[in-house]
Amino acid sequence: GRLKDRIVDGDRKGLEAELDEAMRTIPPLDIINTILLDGMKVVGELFGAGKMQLPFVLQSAETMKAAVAHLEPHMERAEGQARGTIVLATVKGDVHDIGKNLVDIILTNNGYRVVNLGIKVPVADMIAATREHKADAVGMSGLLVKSTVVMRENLEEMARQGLDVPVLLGGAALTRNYVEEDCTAAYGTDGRVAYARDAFDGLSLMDQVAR
Ligand code: B1M
Repeated sequence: GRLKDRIVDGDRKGLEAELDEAMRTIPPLDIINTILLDGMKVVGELFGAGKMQLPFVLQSAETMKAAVAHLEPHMERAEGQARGTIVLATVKGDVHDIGKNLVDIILTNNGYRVVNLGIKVPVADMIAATREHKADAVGMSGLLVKSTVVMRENLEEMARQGLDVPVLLGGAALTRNYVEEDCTAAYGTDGRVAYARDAFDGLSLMDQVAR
Protein backbone atom coordinates (compact mmCIF):
# COMPACT_ATOMS: atom_id res chain seq x y z
CA GLY A 1 0.00 0.00 0.00
CA ARG A 2 0.83 3.67 -0.13
CA LEU A 3 1.81 3.92 3.53
CA LYS A 4 4.30 1.11 3.20
CA ASP A 5 5.82 2.82 0.14
CA ARG A 6 6.10 6.05 2.12
CA ILE A 7 8.31 4.28 4.66
CA VAL A 8 10.46 2.74 1.96
CA ASP A 9 10.72 6.05 0.07
CA GLY A 10 11.11 8.15 3.21
CA ASP A 11 8.29 10.38 2.00
CA ARG A 12 6.79 12.48 4.77
CA LYS A 13 4.70 14.92 2.75
CA GLY A 14 1.03 14.47 3.63
CA LEU A 15 1.89 11.51 5.85
CA GLU A 16 -0.34 12.60 8.75
CA ALA A 17 -3.43 12.95 6.56
CA GLU A 18 -2.88 9.53 5.11
CA LEU A 19 -2.48 8.02 8.57
CA ASP A 20 -5.71 9.69 9.71
CA GLU A 21 -7.44 8.18 6.71
CA ALA A 22 -6.05 4.72 7.48
CA MET A 23 -7.08 4.97 11.16
CA ARG A 24 -10.73 5.13 10.12
CA THR A 25 -10.59 1.45 9.27
CA ILE A 26 -7.41 0.08 10.88
CA PRO A 27 -6.45 0.38 14.57
CA PRO A 28 -3.23 2.41 15.00
CA LEU A 29 -1.23 -0.49 16.42
CA ASP A 30 -2.18 -2.66 13.46
CA ILE A 31 -1.05 0.08 11.10
CA ILE A 32 2.37 -0.04 12.77
CA ASN A 33 2.61 -3.80 12.93
CA THR A 34 1.33 -4.75 9.54
CA ILE A 35 2.01 -1.82 7.24
CA LEU A 36 4.82 0.33 8.61
CA LEU A 37 7.03 -2.48 9.91
CA ASP A 38 6.70 -4.20 6.54
CA GLY A 39 8.16 -1.05 5.03
CA MET A 40 11.10 -1.05 7.44
CA LYS A 41 11.70 -4.68 6.57
CA VAL A 42 12.02 -3.79 2.91
CA VAL A 43 14.40 -0.95 3.83
CA GLY A 44 16.57 -3.41 5.76
CA GLU A 45 16.64 -5.82 2.84
CA LEU A 46 17.51 -3.11 0.32
CA PHE A 47 20.24 -1.71 2.56
CA GLY A 48 21.62 -5.17 3.27
CA ALA A 49 21.76 -5.90 -0.45
CA GLY A 50 23.61 -2.65 -1.13
CA LYS A 51 20.65 -1.23 -3.06
CA MET A 52 19.93 1.62 -0.67
CA GLN A 53 22.35 4.17 0.74
CA LEU A 54 22.50 5.16 4.38
CA PRO A 55 21.03 8.70 4.07
CA PHE A 56 17.91 7.15 2.55
CA VAL A 57 17.71 4.57 5.31
CA LEU A 58 17.82 7.47 7.74
CA GLN A 59 14.95 9.20 5.93
CA SER A 60 12.90 6.02 6.12
CA ALA A 61 13.65 5.77 9.83
CA GLU A 62 12.61 9.41 10.36
CA THR A 63 9.38 8.79 8.46
CA MET A 64 8.72 5.72 10.58
CA LYS A 65 9.29 7.73 13.74
CA ALA A 66 7.01 10.53 12.58
CA ALA A 67 4.29 8.02 11.75
CA VAL A 68 4.56 6.28 15.11
CA ALA A 69 4.51 9.66 16.91
CA HIS A 70 1.33 10.59 15.06
CA LEU A 71 -0.38 7.28 15.84
CA GLU A 72 0.70 7.00 19.46
CA PRO A 73 -1.88 9.39 21.01
CA HIS A 74 -4.64 7.40 19.35
CA MET A 75 -3.74 4.13 21.01
CA GLU A 76 -5.66 2.72 23.90
CA ARG A 77 -4.00 3.17 27.23
CA ALA A 78 -4.54 1.08 30.35
CA GLU A 79 -5.68 3.28 33.24
CA GLY A 80 -4.86 3.08 36.90
CA GLN A 81 -1.74 2.47 38.91
CA ALA A 82 1.47 1.44 37.20
CA ARG A 83 1.83 -2.32 37.03
CA GLY A 84 5.60 -2.19 37.33
CA THR A 85 8.67 -0.31 36.17
CA ILE A 86 11.20 -1.19 33.49
CA VAL A 87 14.43 0.58 32.63
CA LEU A 88 14.82 0.46 28.86
CA ALA A 89 17.87 1.32 26.76
CA THR A 90 19.67 0.77 23.49
CA VAL A 91 23.11 -0.50 24.44
CA LYS A 92 26.45 1.31 24.19
CA GLY A 93 27.66 1.83 20.62
CA ASP A 94 24.24 1.32 19.04
CA VAL A 95 21.94 4.08 17.74
CA HIS A 96 19.00 1.97 16.53
CA ASP A 97 15.99 2.99 18.57
CA ILE A 98 12.81 2.41 16.57
CA GLY A 99 12.26 -1.05 18.03
CA LYS A 100 13.09 0.12 21.56
CA ASN A 101 10.67 3.01 21.27
CA LEU A 102 7.95 0.65 20.08
CA VAL A 103 8.55 -1.47 23.15
CA ASP A 104 8.23 1.71 25.24
CA ILE A 105 4.90 2.61 23.63
CA ILE A 106 3.43 -0.86 23.99
CA LEU A 107 4.50 -1.28 27.61
CA THR A 108 3.37 2.25 28.52
CA ASN A 109 0.01 1.73 26.87
CA ASN A 110 -0.39 -1.44 28.89
CA GLY A 111 0.13 0.24 32.22
CA TYR A 112 3.85 -0.07 32.85
CA ARG A 113 6.15 2.78 33.80
CA VAL A 114 9.01 2.90 31.33
CA VAL A 115 12.25 4.71 32.14
CA ASN A 116 13.62 5.13 28.63
CA LEU A 117 17.31 6.02 28.80
CA GLY A 118 17.75 6.46 25.04
CA ILE A 119 20.55 5.19 22.82
CA LYS A 120 24.26 4.31 23.33
CA VAL A 121 23.63 3.83 27.03
CA PRO A 122 26.55 2.69 29.20
CA VAL A 123 25.68 -0.15 31.56
CA ALA A 124 26.55 2.02 34.59
CA ASP A 125 23.63 4.31 33.68
CA MET A 126 21.27 1.33 33.45
CA ILE A 127 22.37 0.06 36.84
CA ALA A 128 22.00 3.51 38.42
CA ALA A 129 18.52 3.99 36.92
CA THR A 130 17.42 0.53 38.04
CA ARG A 131 18.34 1.38 41.61
CA GLU A 132 16.98 4.91 41.51
CA HIS A 133 13.58 3.84 40.14
CA LYS A 134 13.46 0.51 41.97
CA ALA A 135 12.76 -1.06 38.61
CA ASP A 136 11.22 -4.51 38.29
CA ALA A 137 13.16 -5.26 35.11
CA VAL A 138 15.80 -4.00 32.71
CA GLY A 139 15.27 -4.12 28.95
CA MET A 140 18.19 -3.87 26.55
CA SER A 141 17.82 -3.35 22.83
CA GLY A 142 20.47 -3.50 20.14
CA LEU A 143 20.51 -4.33 16.44
CA LEU A 144 24.17 -4.70 15.63
CA VAL A 145 25.96 -8.02 15.94
CA LYS A 146 28.47 -6.29 18.21
CA SER A 147 25.58 -5.22 20.48
CA THR A 148 24.91 -8.85 21.31
CA VAL A 149 28.42 -8.99 22.78
CA VAL A 150 27.85 -5.71 24.63
CA MET A 151 24.66 -7.16 26.14
CA ARG A 152 26.53 -10.16 27.46
CA GLU A 153 29.26 -7.94 28.93
CA ASN A 154 26.60 -5.70 30.47
CA LEU A 155 25.02 -8.71 32.16
CA GLU A 156 28.40 -9.68 33.61
CA GLU A 157 28.82 -6.16 34.99
CA MET A 158 25.26 -6.10 36.36
CA ALA A 159 25.94 -9.36 38.17
CA ARG A 160 29.22 -7.96 39.53
CA GLN A 161 27.31 -4.93 40.83
CA GLY A 162 24.83 -7.21 42.56
CA LEU A 163 21.81 -6.49 40.37
CA ASP A 164 19.28 -9.30 40.38
CA VAL A 165 16.25 -7.99 38.48
CA PRO A 166 14.98 -9.89 35.43
CA VAL A 167 16.44 -8.71 32.12
CA LEU A 168 14.71 -8.69 28.73
CA LEU A 169 16.83 -8.64 25.59
CA GLY A 170 15.58 -7.70 22.14
CA GLY A 171 16.89 -6.83 18.71
CA ALA A 172 17.33 -8.37 15.30
CA ALA A 173 20.85 -9.75 15.75
CA LEU A 174 19.95 -11.85 18.80
CA THR A 175 18.95 -15.48 18.78
CA ARG A 176 16.90 -17.21 21.44
CA ASN A 177 19.70 -19.68 21.95
CA TYR A 178 22.34 -16.99 22.49
CA VAL A 179 20.12 -15.25 25.05
CA GLU A 180 19.08 -18.37 26.91
CA GLU A 181 22.53 -19.97 26.96
CA ASP A 182 25.31 -17.37 26.84
CA CYS A 183 23.50 -14.40 28.31
CA THR A 184 21.86 -16.39 31.07
CA ALA A 185 25.27 -17.80 32.00
CA ALA A 186 26.78 -14.30 31.99
CA TYR A 187 24.14 -13.04 34.42
CA GLY A 188 24.60 -15.95 36.77
CA THR A 189 21.27 -17.40 37.77
CA ASP A 190 18.90 -19.41 35.64
CA GLY A 191 15.81 -17.98 34.04
CA ARG A 192 16.29 -14.29 34.68
CA VAL A 193 17.35 -13.34 31.17
CA ALA A 194 14.63 -13.63 28.58
CA TYR A 195 14.55 -13.21 24.82
CA ALA A 196 11.88 -10.88 23.41
CA ARG A 197 11.35 -11.58 19.74
CA ASP A 198 9.18 -8.52 19.28
CA ALA A 199 7.53 -5.80 21.32
CA PHE A 200 4.50 -7.98 22.19
CA ASP A 201 6.77 -10.71 23.39
CA GLY A 202 8.35 -8.03 25.57
CA LEU A 203 4.92 -7.22 26.98
CA SER A 204 4.03 -10.80 27.83
CA LEU A 205 7.44 -11.31 29.45
CA MET A 206 6.92 -8.15 31.50
CA ASP A 207 3.50 -9.47 32.54
CA GLN A 208 5.27 -12.57 33.85
CA VAL A 209 8.11 -10.89 35.73
CA ALA A 210 6.21 -7.94 37.22
CA ARG A 211 3.75 -10.07 39.11
CO1 B1M B 1 21.29 0.27 10.65
N1 B1M B 1 21.86 -1.59 10.52
N2 B1M B 1 23.13 0.85 10.78
N3 B1M B 1 20.55 2.07 10.69
N4 B1M B 1 19.62 -0.47 10.24
C1 B1M B 1 20.82 -2.61 10.55
C2 B1M B 1 20.56 -3.10 11.97
C3 B1M B 1 21.45 -3.74 9.61
C4 B1M B 1 20.96 -5.16 9.92
C5 B1M B 1 21.19 -3.37 8.15
C6 B1M B 1 21.74 -4.38 7.15
O1 B1M B 1 22.92 -4.46 6.95
N5 B1M B 1 20.88 -5.14 6.52
C7 B1M B 1 22.97 -3.54 9.90
C8 B1M B 1 23.58 -4.36 11.06
C9 B1M B 1 24.55 -5.40 10.58
C10 B1M B 1 25.18 -6.16 11.70
O2 B1M B 1 25.53 -5.72 12.75
N6 B1M B 1 25.36 -7.41 11.40
C11 B1M B 1 23.04 -2.06 10.16
C12 B1M B 1 24.22 -1.26 10.07
C13 B1M B 1 25.44 -1.97 9.52
C14 B1M B 1 24.25 0.10 10.44
C15 B1M B 1 25.48 1.02 10.46
C16 B1M B 1 26.77 0.41 11.00
C17 B1M B 1 25.67 1.56 9.04
C18 B1M B 1 26.89 2.42 8.83
O3 B1M B 1 27.08 3.42 9.49
N7 B1M B 1 27.70 2.01 7.89
C19 B1M B 1 24.98 2.17 11.37
C20 B1M B 1 25.23 1.83 12.85
C21 B1M B 1 25.31 3.01 13.72
C22 B1M B 1 25.40 2.59 15.18
O4 B1M B 1 24.49 2.02 15.74
N8 B1M B 1 26.55 2.83 15.79
C23 B1M B 1 23.51 2.11 11.11
C24 B1M B 1 22.66 3.23 11.16
C25 B1M B 1 21.31 3.21 10.90
C26 B1M B 1 20.42 4.45 10.78
C27 B1M B 1 20.84 5.57 11.75
C28 B1M B 1 20.49 4.97 9.36
C29 B1M B 1 18.99 3.84 11.03
C30 B1M B 1 18.56 3.84 12.51
C31 B1M B 1 17.67 4.99 12.86
C32 B1M B 1 17.09 4.84 14.25
O5 B1M B 1 16.85 3.78 14.77
N9 B1M B 1 16.84 5.96 14.84
C33 B1M B 1 19.23 2.38 10.63
C34 B1M B 1 18.17 1.48 10.30
C35 B1M B 1 16.79 2.08 10.19
C36 B1M B 1 18.40 0.09 10.09
C37 B1M B 1 17.41 -1.01 9.60
C38 B1M B 1 17.27 -0.81 8.11
C39 B1M B 1 16.03 -1.03 10.24
C40 B1M B 1 16.01 -1.12 11.76
C41 B1M B 1 14.62 -0.84 12.29
O6 B1M B 1 14.32 0.25 12.76
N10 B1M B 1 13.73 -1.82 12.17
C42 B1M B 1 18.20 -2.32 10.01
C43 B1M B 1 17.87 -3.52 9.15
C44 B1M B 1 17.18 -4.63 9.93
O7 B1M B 1 16.93 -4.56 11.10
N11 B1M B 1 16.93 -5.71 9.24
C45 B1M B 1 19.59 -1.83 10.14
C46 B1M B 1 12.36 -1.71 12.64
C47 B1M B 1 12.30 -2.02 14.14
C48 B1M B 1 10.87 -1.92 14.65
O8 B1M B 1 12.76 -3.33 14.33
O9 B1M B 1 14.57 -2.61 15.97
O10 B1M B 1 14.46 -5.00 15.10
P1 B1M B 1 13.76 -3.77 15.51
O11 B1M B 1 12.79 -4.08 16.72
C49 B1M B 1 11.93 -5.20 16.71
C50 B1M B 1 12.51 -6.43 17.40
O12 B1M B 1 13.89 -6.58 17.20
C51 B1M B 1 12.11 -6.25 18.82
O13 B1M B 1 10.84 -5.59 18.75
C52 B1M B 1 10.74 -4.85 17.52
C53 B1M B 1 9.48 -5.26 16.79
O14 B1M B 1 8.37 -5.35 17.58
N12 B1M B 1 12.93 -5.51 19.76
C54 B1M B 1 12.74 -5.65 21.10
C55 B1M B 1 13.94 -4.65 19.57
N13 B1M B 1 14.40 -4.23 20.74
C56 B1M B 1 13.70 -4.81 21.70
C57 B1M B 1 13.79 -4.75 23.09
C58 B1M B 1 12.90 -5.52 23.85
C59 B1M B 1 11.94 -6.31 23.23
C60 B1M B 1 11.86 -6.39 21.86
O15 B1M B 1 12.90 -5.54 25.19
C61 B1M B 1 13.98 -4.98 25.85
